[in-house]
Amino acid sequence: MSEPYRFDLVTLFGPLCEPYLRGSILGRAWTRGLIDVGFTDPRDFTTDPHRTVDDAPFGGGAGMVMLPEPLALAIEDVRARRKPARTLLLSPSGRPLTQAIVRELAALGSLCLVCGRYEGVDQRISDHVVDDEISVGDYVLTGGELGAMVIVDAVSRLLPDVLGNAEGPESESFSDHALLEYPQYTRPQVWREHAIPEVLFSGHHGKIAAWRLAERMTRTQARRPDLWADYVARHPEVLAPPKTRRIRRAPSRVSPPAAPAADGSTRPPPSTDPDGGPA
Ligand code: 9D3
Repeated sequence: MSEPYRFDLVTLFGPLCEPYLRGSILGRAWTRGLIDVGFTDPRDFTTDPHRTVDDAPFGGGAGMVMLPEPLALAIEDVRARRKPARTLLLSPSGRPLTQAIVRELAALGSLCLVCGRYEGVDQRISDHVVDDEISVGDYVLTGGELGAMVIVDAVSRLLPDVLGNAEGPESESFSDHALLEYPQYTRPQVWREHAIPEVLFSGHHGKIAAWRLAERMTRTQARRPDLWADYVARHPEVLAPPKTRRIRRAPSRVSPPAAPAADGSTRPPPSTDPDGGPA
């Protein structure tokens, strides 16, 4: 059996994160030895009696900023003990997380995830200590912990055997970065007077596939114009149907231009009078 994927979270709130990760499918992956998670608290690397991890920002402004030294010592301790393949800072100013990044991270085998709190982290951590800075979306959280758990969750589900899923998690929507999913229904067929689309119990697999594709396109167009623009760029036939799908013209009653005669001479061109043709 191979080594578990190792996540190290540098956080003031390890005891808050652990129960979430222990629950659900991730906890199962953890007990089965598919993943392993460690927590390192920057407060354990302070030297003052108050175990201070933050201070006011130089230049003024609201809130507190995380001190660089306890955070750097915590990260360096993780690096010395676990040798993570990459260290990421979770921050609202980071590169937005995408499934392409998640796939790249899943291939690394280990990750150190640094969580800030307060109004942020001293810039020198980003500039000189971590490898990259990642955001999980354009909204404001109270700290990096939820972002780190998003990464642990999204990466873990790509690891072999974490999901009992035979088809493989990468056969889904965002993986091909194309269209949103089609709507799904399960029993009962009528729920609170809401029936499911008739085509789904037609037994006609071709019609079902066509309906699902049409639903995916309609939903993507309506909800995600950004994804739809990418899809149309990659599938131009959606807007400009290919020749093979064009309505076949009625056979012309005008004879085609004659091939040049063997001696190279040409005859007068045939009539193009739409009502004409051979008399
Ligand atoms: C008013 C300036 N704020 C930036 C929008 C300061 C600030 C607020 C909240 C700085 C850090 C945070 C805490 N957020 C995170 O640590 C965080 C985060 C986020 O807020 N949104 C999306 N992804 C992430 S990853 C880490």
